Order: sequence, then C-alpha cells, then structure tokens
Amino acid sequence: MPYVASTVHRRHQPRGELYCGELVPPFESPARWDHIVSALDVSGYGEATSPDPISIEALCEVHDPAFVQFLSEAWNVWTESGQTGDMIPTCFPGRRMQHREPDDIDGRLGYFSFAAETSIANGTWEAALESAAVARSAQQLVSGGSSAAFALCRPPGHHAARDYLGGYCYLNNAAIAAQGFRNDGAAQVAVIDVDFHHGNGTQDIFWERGDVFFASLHGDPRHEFPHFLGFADETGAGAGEGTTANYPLLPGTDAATWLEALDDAIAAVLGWGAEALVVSLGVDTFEADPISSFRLSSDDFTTYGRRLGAMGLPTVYCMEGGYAVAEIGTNTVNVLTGHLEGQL
Ligand code: SP5
Ligand code: ZN
Repeated sequence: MPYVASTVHRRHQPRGELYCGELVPPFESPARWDHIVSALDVSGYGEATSPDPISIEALCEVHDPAFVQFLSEAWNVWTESGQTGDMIPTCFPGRRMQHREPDDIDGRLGYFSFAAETSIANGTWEAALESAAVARSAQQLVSGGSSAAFALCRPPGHHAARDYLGGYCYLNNAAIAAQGFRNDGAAQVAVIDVDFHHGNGTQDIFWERGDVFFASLHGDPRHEFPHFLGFADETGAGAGEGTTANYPLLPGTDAATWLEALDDAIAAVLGWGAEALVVSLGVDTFEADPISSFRLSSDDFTTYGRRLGAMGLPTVYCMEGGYAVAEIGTNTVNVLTGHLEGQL
C-alpha cells in the first residue's frame, strides 16, 4: 500500500496544551509521526510519496472561505499585533449570542474555534495545509488505480468543521479526501471514523449532503470529548437525512462490543451503496492511550483492518488521533496490514 507523508508537519509544534487546568506538552506531538514512519519502514511499506500542493479552492469545497482566510493569516495578524504567545482561544459565542465574525484577532480566534486545547502557533497553517495536501494526494493515488493508500496526516482533521477548529484539528483532511473522490467521479462516498473521539467536524461538513455517508464509532459524548455531538439519534438532515450513523460507546468498551458496532457500520455503508471509502484512522481506541478509555489491543487493530479491507472498496486511510506514542506505529500499521489481508 503506498503512503503519502511530508516532513512539513514538524512546523506545527504548539508550546503547550491546556489539559486538566495545566499547560502540558501537547499529546498531539511530532514524535507520533516519526513512530509511524519507523513502523511503516520496518514492515516494508517502502518510501513515502510526497504530496502535490493543494489549492485554497479545494479547501473551500468543504470549508467556509472566511475560516480558511482566518487560518491562513491568523499567526501573522497575531504577531503583528504584538502578541508573543501561542494563540489559545479563551472566549466563544455562547447560546443566543451573535454569530458574527469580529474584527479583533482574539474575537476571530474564539469565533472560529470550539475548544481551547487547540492552539495556533508559528507554522500551524503551513502544516495544516500540507496535511490536507497529503490526504488529497493519497485519494488521487486511489482514484488513479491503487486499491488503497495511507495519508499520514499531521495535524489531524476530523474535529475541524466547516468553519471552526478544535480537537487538535484545523482543516478536515478526511472530508477533503472524500470530496476528492466525488470530484474524481465516485457518485457515493463513505467516511468511517474509527478514532476514539466523535468526528464532529466531518459530520458537520456532510450533515445535509446525500452523496457522502458518515459513520462514527466513539466514546459516548455524555462522557467524552467533543461532548456536544455524536449521539445515536443524529442521522443527518435535508438531502443528508439517513446518511449519518453514530455509534456512541461507553468508557471501558472492549474489542467485542466495538467490533459489533463496526460490523453494523460496515453493513450500513455497503447497503447504502458506497463506491469509495475514507477511513478516519485514529488509534486512540488502544487500551494504553493516555486520554481515552476503550480497550482495544494491538492485535485488535489487525482484526478490524481485515474487516475494512474485506469491504472491497477503494480506500484512503487518513491519520487522525492516537497518543500512546510508543505503540502508535504498530497499531497503525496493523490496521493497514489487516486491510491488505482482508481485501484478498
Ligand atoms: C484528533 C483527536 O484525537 N483529538 C482529540 C482531542 C481531545 N482533546 C480534549 C481531551 C480532553 C480530555 N479530558 C480532559 C479531562 C480533564 N480533567
Ligand atoms: Zn481522537
């Protein structure tokens, strides 16, 4: 399976993450990428393919142009106004407040964010843009004839909605890949999100679209981030009614229960008639993940990779979360290798 990756991700390295009342070293670290590349290398995946650049127009197929404009200029505006720290949003539009983009940079930051653990630092925009390019290039390899490809995206993307960032995500790489499949001729595209957290951003982007099916398995929002989306009764609206499927699962969920939900999601996607598949691949479902609460073992990742491969669809895997850094490479490669076994 070819994989697409770029060292530009290293430019994104915020100083800290607001976690449990402390500014701690970010869980979403550059070292994650290194461990995945090492594991791919050891398992014989060969050299990475470099991404082709992605256009602003391509981003705006799934994002609000005003949000993209904000991301692209935020760091420059921030530093030119004399501020020296990283950009951490501290105020958000609450219920019954105005949803109008302010002029002030602090106001714009809160307006385009939903969570304060995600900061913008020097290089964040360049890395986020490159991560989107990685996803789109992997999709193009698959549309060009490869049965599957892995997009080693960093930063991740599935929490980034049409017009707000959060959850370590800025641009929605998986949505960009799914839109790419549509542009390249697939009439119906599915996204299966196996990250521990609900893919609120991807759901938001495709909520009213009948051409992209979104299915997510995740920690129940009553207990887990992002807390305000991902309930089982969310099924889409308008033209998208019935093309969203959520599987909220309780903290402590084990492989048997998780795999049962996956089988249900796979059946829904195949029954709907998907022609291409994007997998939002977060491996934070791992039992030793420091910020998550599911109980999958490293072998369970191989098991579910086989089931995804057996779907027989052209597939792009987009890297999302996973914070047990020492095992992130093994767990990620296990899914990809399982996929290759399953598609035979
Ligand atoms: C891509 C991805 O996996 N993003 C996950 C972002 C999660 N960030 C917030 C985690 C909050 C965890 N709960 C903190 C409890 C503090 N006492
Ligand atoms: Zn996650």
